[in-house]
Amino acid sequence: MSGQRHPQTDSIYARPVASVEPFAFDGRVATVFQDMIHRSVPGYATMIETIGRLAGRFAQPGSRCFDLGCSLGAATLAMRRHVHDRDVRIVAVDNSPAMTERAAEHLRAYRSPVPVDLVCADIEDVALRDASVVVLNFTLQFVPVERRPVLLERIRAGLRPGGILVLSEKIRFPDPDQDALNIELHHDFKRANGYSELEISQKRTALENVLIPETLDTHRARLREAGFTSAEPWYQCFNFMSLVAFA
Ligand code: GEK
Repeated sequence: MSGQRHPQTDSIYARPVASVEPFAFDGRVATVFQDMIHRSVPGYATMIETIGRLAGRFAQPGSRCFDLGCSLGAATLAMRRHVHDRDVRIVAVDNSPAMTERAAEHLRAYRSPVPVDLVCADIEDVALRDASVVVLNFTLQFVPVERRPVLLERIRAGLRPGGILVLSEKIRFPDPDQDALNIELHHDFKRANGYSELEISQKRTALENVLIPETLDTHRARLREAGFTSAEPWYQCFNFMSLVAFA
């Protein structure tokens, strides 16, 4: 199939099911992903646009930009718009064939002189070198916690001096009352975007043990351990944040 398909409305969890299966990035999710992520992640469009601008500032001539867990390629497309004036290659990686198949259509739909290598693979297996910008936009949260340090160390080792990692994550808060409040505020955001109580609760069940959020302090400590010199959030809304870490 050629060209870009129209985004479809996410109604995956609209009907009650006897037992909710663990969330997976399969064909059903890929089909509605654009709608799902915009209605579920506060500030998603701002984060995508800002990733493009950050790439515009930090992408070094002759280097690579990595979009790890690229889904349909939104961050790749944003970076591609901002780095067209230099000799940069973008490497977009996702281990879901349904996602990379659709990402290929999205990338083909726009012309650009910037080459993109779209790779269907596990981000833990991808060679990371000569990088100036690495993006983990809501992907690390799906990597088993015990394997996160090694991945971040590999990213740090693959970054040139002056390079950055953009890390966006759903987070939790050490204070249980703050945590509960921010979860509720996020659910209000989803309600306002047309999700029913049933959809919110079945999605939450599906993501349990699949998406493991950590505190901002845990992320910062791990980034320091991995050798990043500083890491500061540039965005936060409820339990969603995005930070920039300097190599
Ligand atoms: C965006 N960044 O639109 N290796 C490769 N891909 C993975 C792995 C892994 N180990 N684990 C998960 N994924 C995107 C949004 S979505 C976030 C990212 C969300 C992929 C998975 O297949 C999915 O496409 C993506 O990471 C996470 O800016 O849905 O909350």
